[in-house]
Amino acid sequence: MTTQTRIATQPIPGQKPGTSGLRKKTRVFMQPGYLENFVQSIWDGIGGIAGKTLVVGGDGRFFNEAAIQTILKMAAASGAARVIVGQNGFLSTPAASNLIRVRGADGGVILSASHNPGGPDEDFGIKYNMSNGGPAPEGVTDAIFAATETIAHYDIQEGPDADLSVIGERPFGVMTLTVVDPVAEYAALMEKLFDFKAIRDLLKSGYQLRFDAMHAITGPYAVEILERRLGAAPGSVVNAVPSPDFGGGHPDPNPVWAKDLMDAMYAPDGPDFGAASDGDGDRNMIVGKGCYVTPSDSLAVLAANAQLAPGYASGLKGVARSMPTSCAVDRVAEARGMPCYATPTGWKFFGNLLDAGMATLCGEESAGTGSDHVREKDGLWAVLLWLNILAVKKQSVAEVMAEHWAEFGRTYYSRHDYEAIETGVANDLMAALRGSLGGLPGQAAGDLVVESAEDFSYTDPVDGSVASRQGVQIRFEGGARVVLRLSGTGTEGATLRVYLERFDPADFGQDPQGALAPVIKAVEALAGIAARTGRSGPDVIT
Ligand code: G16
Repeated sequence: MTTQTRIATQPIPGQKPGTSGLRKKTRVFMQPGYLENFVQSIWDGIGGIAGKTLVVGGDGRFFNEAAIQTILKMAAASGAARVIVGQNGFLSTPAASNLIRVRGADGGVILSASHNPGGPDEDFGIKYNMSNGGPAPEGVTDAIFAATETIAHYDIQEGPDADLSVIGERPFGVMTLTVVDPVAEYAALMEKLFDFKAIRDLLKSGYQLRFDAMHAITGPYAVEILERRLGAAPGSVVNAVPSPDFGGGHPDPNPVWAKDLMDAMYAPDGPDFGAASDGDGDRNMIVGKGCYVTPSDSLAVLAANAQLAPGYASGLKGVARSMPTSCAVDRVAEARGMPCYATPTGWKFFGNLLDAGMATLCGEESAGTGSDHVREKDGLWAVLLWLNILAVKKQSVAEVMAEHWAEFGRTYYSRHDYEAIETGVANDLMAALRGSLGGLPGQAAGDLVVESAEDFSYTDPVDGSVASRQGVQIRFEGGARVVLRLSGTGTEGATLRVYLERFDPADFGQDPQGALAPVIKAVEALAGIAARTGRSGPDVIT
């Protein structure tokens, strides 16, 4: 027996979605009414959910299932026709995007704080995705935020929780609840895109693979696809069981947080191919034997070789990268005669380009790569495309990189993060830099000279919407570039991201931090990071 109840509430300050939905400390989300206010504001911001079909799932982090139960009760109380949920509430972000698309859903609610740690004292997040499977664009997140500022009540169904452990369809209040296998439809899509036989043959030849699921959601996906369907040796997928606190770790696939994988890959008897993905399965890291591939280089290599996979055999319509991502992919696009777009940070900005058929492949320096197969970045997809390319080219990762740089030159790239800076200090630093931009061209900075300086603004070529103040971009004479912006995904203070790059057409063997030393010196001269923050160096270098 269920009853619908209307609960009076009032606005809770600070429910403004950031780069990717609303991310806060888990305990903030667990405060009475906090999640409920935001979920009701989603319903209100999108014009109601009566009669609609939604996909709901999350990365299994602490509070995942409890939040899903609340969302289901609120969906039922607001008259949703159907909610499709992954078994036990599990769905990777790309799998959720795929389900929205293949099931013709009106949208979806994804619960994750991505690569941020999970647990009662760590992070949680929620975002709304549209019927194309992609993150809501700013117009919609603005409407949701506006609803959080005027909310007066929310509707919820009283009664027992839904059983999410059994696959199948059953009534839940007035709506239909469909519990699905989280992996099946995603794995079927991967089989369509890639040459599984070629990858199987590669793996049969004694090729050694290690995939680190970082105790997060891709474990079950990777075991099914890499081990069961492609025949990688059992145990090739490590840390494969999702845990609510990611085994106490930080599920961020980069050389810092996936150090075990890096150590294994740089050992003399290490595997041939290594990869990792993040909390919700949309990010990836690629590393060959003794050869780490930066996300920006990975995007460039995939753009140059994607046609080797059946799903991309007819070529790419275009490519897109976020503005701070290195220009390595631009050089591929230019050589291959493809359009290349630079968007603000945030996967949501790729949606229109993909929907309009203007871009096929997209990627970001923050370890995200994807294509028009879904509307989210996709960690396992990137791993499979790499494996498909390696299987066809019959080369090691290091050989692929050497060949790539020989053809296109090498764009040395690194990101320096200064985490948990006091918000006022970070805002002052950015304001001072913004204020100085007009006078910078022609000015010396360390050993470099500024060529141009701008606060990046983007006009979407499809709908004409404008996103301004998306990060300071400074180019130097000779082709180096630096971008500074504040992260929109952190939950503590501010994180300053400094993105550094320098193109070298001929010398490919340098240490990236050494190659970038003049750019690092120049940005210090322009922004005064050490003096303003009191930090002697970045907290994380990727
Ligand atoms: C999200 C966005 C990405 C963005 C990343 C980092 O990824 O979808 O587009 O690059 O955050 O954003 P920021 O630099 O603002 O912290 P994810 O994997 O966290 O959902």
